[in-house]
Amino acid sequence: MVAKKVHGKLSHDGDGAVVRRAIGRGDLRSLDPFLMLDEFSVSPPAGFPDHPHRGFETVTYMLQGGITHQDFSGHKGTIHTGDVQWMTAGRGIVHSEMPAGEGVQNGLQLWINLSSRDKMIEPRYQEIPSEEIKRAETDGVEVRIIAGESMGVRSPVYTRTPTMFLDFTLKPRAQIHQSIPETWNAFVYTIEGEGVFGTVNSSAVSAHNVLVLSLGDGLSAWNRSSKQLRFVLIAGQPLNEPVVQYGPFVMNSQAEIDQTIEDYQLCKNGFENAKYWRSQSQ
Ligand code: FJE
Ligand code: FE
Repeated sequence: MVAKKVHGKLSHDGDGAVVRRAIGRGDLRSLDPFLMLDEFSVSPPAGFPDHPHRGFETVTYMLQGGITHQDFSGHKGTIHTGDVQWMTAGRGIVHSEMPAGEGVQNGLQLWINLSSRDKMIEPRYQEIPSEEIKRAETDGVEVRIIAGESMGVRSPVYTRTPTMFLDFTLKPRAQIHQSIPETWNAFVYTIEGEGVFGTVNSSAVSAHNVLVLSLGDGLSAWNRSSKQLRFVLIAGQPLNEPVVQYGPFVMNSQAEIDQTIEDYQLCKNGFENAKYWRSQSQ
């Protein structure tokens, strides 16, 4: 069942970037363990210049185009259409995320909270090029398995906070049912086309909407339109911990946030490399 529908509201973030923020604002502040979902569209010179993260993971999934990332430890690369970067910020990363080419570069960025015992772990990257993302297909349905399992196929991505991230494409008249662990929070974000979600007689939902699912149901979806339907299904085990967020820092208490701001300003406890590092312009 669909418990709530939220339209991704257009706003500006980073440096001239346009984002549709569907989770992380207004009446959907967060959906434990998820802190934010943005559909971003950036074209040069806009982007997300040098900024820090601590206490959570960012997952960037490219829909169209490329994003070049550089971090303060020398980690660098470009992800293109269909590629995923799963970044565990842990105790600290400072990086830039900028469009890799001319024109609009479009994708999703999801922020997943880390449990108190994982917030200060060493940063880590998992990068999966599009051709290595596992997929499964049946009866007009294709699923790309970014995290978790669907149709008996499992992703190799290690999710510290247990997470399912599936990208479904349904041809006209196709339908699916996907089970979801009963206690996990789950939502759909519609990317393209029109779909019916939850119950077969509910009204069709167009692109750029978040549908929060009620607990324990799994997801049923139907494409009753004449065009293809594409959406992501994202689910995660709630942490049930206090969340104190200050922009790109997410901890369990105000004291830990104060400590984080000090660590960042004084370049210590994981932010050592921030002292002399600046990203290079492309
Ligand atoms: C950030 C402002 C920001 N959504 N989607 C403040 F812009 C950001 C930030 C992003 C971001 C980056 C990409 Cl590639 C895609 C995004 C926000 O980098 F983290 C804070 N705190
Ligand atoms: Fe970032």
